[in-house]
Amino acid sequence: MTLSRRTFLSGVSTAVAAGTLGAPFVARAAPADFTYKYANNLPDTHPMNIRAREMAAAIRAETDGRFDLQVFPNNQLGSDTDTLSQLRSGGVEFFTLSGLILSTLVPAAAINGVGFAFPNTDAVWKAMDGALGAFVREEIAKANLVAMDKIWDNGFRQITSSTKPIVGPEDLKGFKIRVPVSPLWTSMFRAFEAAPASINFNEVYSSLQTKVVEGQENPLALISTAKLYEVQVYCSVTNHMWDGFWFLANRRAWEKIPADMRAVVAKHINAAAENERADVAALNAGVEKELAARGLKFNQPDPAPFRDKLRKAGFYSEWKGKFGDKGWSTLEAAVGQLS
Ligand code: X2X
Repeated sequence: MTLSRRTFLSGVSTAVAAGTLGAPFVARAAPADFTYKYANNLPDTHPMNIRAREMAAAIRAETDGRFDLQVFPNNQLGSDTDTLSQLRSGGVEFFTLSGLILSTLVPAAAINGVGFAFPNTDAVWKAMDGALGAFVREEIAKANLVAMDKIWDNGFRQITSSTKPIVGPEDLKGFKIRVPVSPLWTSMFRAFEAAPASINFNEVYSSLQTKVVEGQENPLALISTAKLYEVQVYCSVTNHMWDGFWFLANRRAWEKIPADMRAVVAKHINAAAENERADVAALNAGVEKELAARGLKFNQPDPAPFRDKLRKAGFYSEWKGKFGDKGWSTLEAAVGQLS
């Protein structure tokens, strides 16, 4: 049966006018035309999920209930690696994923994670809302996924540890650090002569708690909302890379949505991304005091020796080769010369 909402509503008013409307009929909302799943790896309390729920409500309202976006936080549907497969097969319609993890499928998507590339968040948005982001989205499209225009913020990443503060690059020598599942992350921490272990985020807390690894690296907003401070002692504010989440759709599922409704969905997703960026910036700027009060010991290392170490290890020239001339020159046009 394809009863459109308009038909349904006019049916309701006719029934009301005739005084024949039964109570169960009033209480039951019409089923949505589209019920899509959106999965992510972040805690329920992170701005990503707060804004996502708000966005789902706005989409429901503007589509008159025809589009029902269900939010699944916290890797409820599986690890990032699993969820990426589900997104590709259509088991999940939407997924936010770090470009660096997506790079296992779309190599160019790791480009924003090059060590110490961005000086600040303004430079990030200029690049990611500009030519660099457009370049990456084109590459994502070739893999049959759709990336919404606005990338969501994770933030500049900081290193935490249960054993020692990271003051200079020499402290990373032999350091057992969890990194997300991504060649760029592994390569960068190998260049520091650390011992990186690739572990999905849903296992990070327990791997720190059981000391499978000594440390990990993530933005303060996430160290706070994922309560990593409970199982870590030190936090070294290295700002060693900027990381963001592409809001991805399965192409078939996306194209099934009628064009006018698709525009409404995209509008609310991109608006939520902008709000989430502002929330994360505020959280990253303000949460250090709260984390310090919870016992995390902070230090602010000089980034220069870390960069020198990467340069000497050949990290920049290696990744320049991997990303290729087009990608690298687009990155350097945004942030200046890197190698
Ligand atoms: O896995 C991580 O560390 C996280 C949550 O920051 C990413 O998604 C890259």
